[in-house]
Amino acid sequence: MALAQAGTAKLPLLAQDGMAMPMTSATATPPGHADYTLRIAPVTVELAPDHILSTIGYNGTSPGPVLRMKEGKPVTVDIINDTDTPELVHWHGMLIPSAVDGAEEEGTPFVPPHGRSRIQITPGPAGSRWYHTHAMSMNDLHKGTYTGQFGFVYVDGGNDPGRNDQELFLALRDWEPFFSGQMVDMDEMEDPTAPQPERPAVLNTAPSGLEVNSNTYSINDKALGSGEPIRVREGQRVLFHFLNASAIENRRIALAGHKFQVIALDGNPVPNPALLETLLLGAGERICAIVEMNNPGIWIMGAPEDDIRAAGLGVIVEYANQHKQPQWIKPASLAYDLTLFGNNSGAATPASQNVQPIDMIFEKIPGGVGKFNIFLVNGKPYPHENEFVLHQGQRYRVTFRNRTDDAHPLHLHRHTWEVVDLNGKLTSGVIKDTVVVPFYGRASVEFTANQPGLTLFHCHIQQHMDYGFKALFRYA
Ligand SMILES: [Cu+2]
Repeated sequence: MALAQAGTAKLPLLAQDGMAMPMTSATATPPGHADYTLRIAPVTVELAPDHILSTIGYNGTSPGPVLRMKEGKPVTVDIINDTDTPELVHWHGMLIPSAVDGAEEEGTPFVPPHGRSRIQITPGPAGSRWYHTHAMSMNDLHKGTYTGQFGFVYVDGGNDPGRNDQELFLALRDWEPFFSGQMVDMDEMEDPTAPQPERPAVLNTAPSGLEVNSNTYSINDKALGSGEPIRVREGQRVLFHFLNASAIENRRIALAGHKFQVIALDGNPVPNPALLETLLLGAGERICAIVEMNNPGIWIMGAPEDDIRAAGLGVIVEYANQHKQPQWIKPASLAYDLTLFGNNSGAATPASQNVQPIDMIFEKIPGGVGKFNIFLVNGKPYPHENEFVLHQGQRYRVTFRNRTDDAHPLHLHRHTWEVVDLNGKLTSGVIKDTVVVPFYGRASVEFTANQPGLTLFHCHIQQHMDYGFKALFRYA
């Protein structure tokens, strides 16, 4: 994967301070160079020598280049759309205006087919962010986040994210999606003993509709065993930036013989960098973790499920001067509890003064054989006109009530939130932009309304979002 960033020319000819609306045009090229250019166009991805696929990517690759930006330093980005489809580039995790955030619902203009757009953004907050298309897919599995339109943005805040000898950006991905009557997800791994505070007394037993599935996986653009190994030396501290860039599934990852010290969630440093064997990333989530390379050998890092790993989700980690076969060891524990990374794990969050509650209930209307499921928020379809109205400066506690049989990675654009309650476990100090609400589970987050403008909330599973799992927040 190309780690080089796009152009770094400092020519803000059009970058007047405060410029909010992007310049979108079918043909005209704006004068001067942008700091970064993203060209949306068909690409081929060689997962393995005998497995090459065609998709849409950025700058000739998928994932696109890792873009490194400085926190608070405005940059211009030219987005060039060499496809026949109107496109949007969303900057996931950034606190930027609706006009450039990259969501149609918020009023960001599309980059027209064979057109271009120049935007200015002020990157922030510091940490691991990412960019991806926000086009809808509906029933077309060659559109939206099913394509290869994704990449990391790392926003440098000037603070070393932990001393390290090597830094790697690894995106977990699935490819060649197809519709299936089988629920995919992590059902096999979900803990049946987990609390289910939102489980309805009477379940809707109507047959579920089609879900999206995959049998093809990679880390970045390579299936396990096909790319170069990650080469390490004993004693090194390696910083892994993980991203789950899947459009369809939450994923777990483990490194045989090693533990991850989690230092940041969704790019934001955590109060308590706990050690874990297995990480769980909801679609759209990021985890930054340090691994002490203290167990020489040749190891496999990958999905703990044998079938998913065998289908490509993994990479080999090779210590110098080792000549064994790559080894996999099933992790002793799949447990992942993000409240571990908070303050006073298990202790009550001091109740904020004057925090306003927002309740969100999520339900699935089963689609039945051959059709799609539909999702409702508070019993209603999108867009919930004037239901979620924020007052600037106000702090809100949003309670997510997941009355569906599936875990959903929920994301709020243009804001970050603090996780305060996950299925009854209280925590504080865990700042994220996405949170996985377990099946029949409940989570609460708090955020301060400090980013005026339309703000999209949605499940990060593309099909769920397309079929109703979204809401538009507005400011009074
Ligand atoms: Cu969902």
